[in-house]
Amino acid sequence: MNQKKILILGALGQIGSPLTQKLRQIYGNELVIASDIKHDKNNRLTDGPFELIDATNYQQILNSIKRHNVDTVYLMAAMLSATSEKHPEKAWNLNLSSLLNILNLAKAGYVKTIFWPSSIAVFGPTTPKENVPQQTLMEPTSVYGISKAAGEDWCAYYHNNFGVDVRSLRYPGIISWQSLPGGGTTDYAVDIFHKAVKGQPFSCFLEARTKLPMMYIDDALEATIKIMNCAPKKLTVRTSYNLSAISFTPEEIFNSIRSYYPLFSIEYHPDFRQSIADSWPNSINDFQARKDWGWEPKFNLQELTKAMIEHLKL
Ligand code: AKB
Repeated sequence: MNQKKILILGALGQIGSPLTQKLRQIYGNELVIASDIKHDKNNRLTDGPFELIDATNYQQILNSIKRHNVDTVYLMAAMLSATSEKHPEKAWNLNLSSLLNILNLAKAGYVKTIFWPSSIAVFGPTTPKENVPQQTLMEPTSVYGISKAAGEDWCAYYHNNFGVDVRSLRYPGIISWQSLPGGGTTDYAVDIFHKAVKGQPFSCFLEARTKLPMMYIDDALEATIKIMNCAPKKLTVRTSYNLSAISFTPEEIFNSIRSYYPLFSIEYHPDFRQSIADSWPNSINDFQARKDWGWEPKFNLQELTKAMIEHLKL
């Protein structure tokens, strides 16, 4: 009865939804509380408890933590890069006040361990383009990147000053079939699969040769669970770990999909998201994550393409 539970904030999001399912497989449905600011209209997470929680509302989170005896929180609620450019203050407020809520709850002793996702968006035009090291120049130019870079510093601050056990990964673009992304610059690499399996042409909002770091959802979930299960003393990075799997361009993913759908076609119509993508690196060096907690990705572009098409065709 007294078992400690996990709370996921933003459980209906692109990563929150498969993460909830994965954690429920591992720890049992009843021990993983899903929550989001909106109702689970499509009944995606009905196999366990679900609550309406606004991640910017400290009291709502605290009530849920007390009600369910929660000791671990995954804060997956965020506004992504493209939407953040349209609503800068809203993005700052959601991305930072939700994080400060959780950090303060941990500082006050209500939460033991926190997972908070950062992003490759913390990097900017002055960061090296290739093989970005863990520690490097970080001068993000997007609103989202600024919020994530500040969030990383808050994580390290709460860890260093108050002993808060907060763990974080700099996710690249995540490719998933379970739920659609919303408002990101890497979203094209998910949308392209939906168009291909429906037999429709694809209009890409990035240029053909824009190379970005990407990762299949299974690898992202594996990394998240691995870092959360790691002994705290092994974690040498308390801002956020670089995390890498593959890098590809729209042209390369299109060609990979075309080996399944030879008639699939693409047109390139770059929009405001092109300059966000241009400010991000092409590839990431994740040596520290490999060294500290044994990170190793499994999916390359061919395997990711096969997995996405198999799942979406069902
Ligand atoms: C986005 O495109 O905004 C996100 C990210 C790279 O963090 N997918």
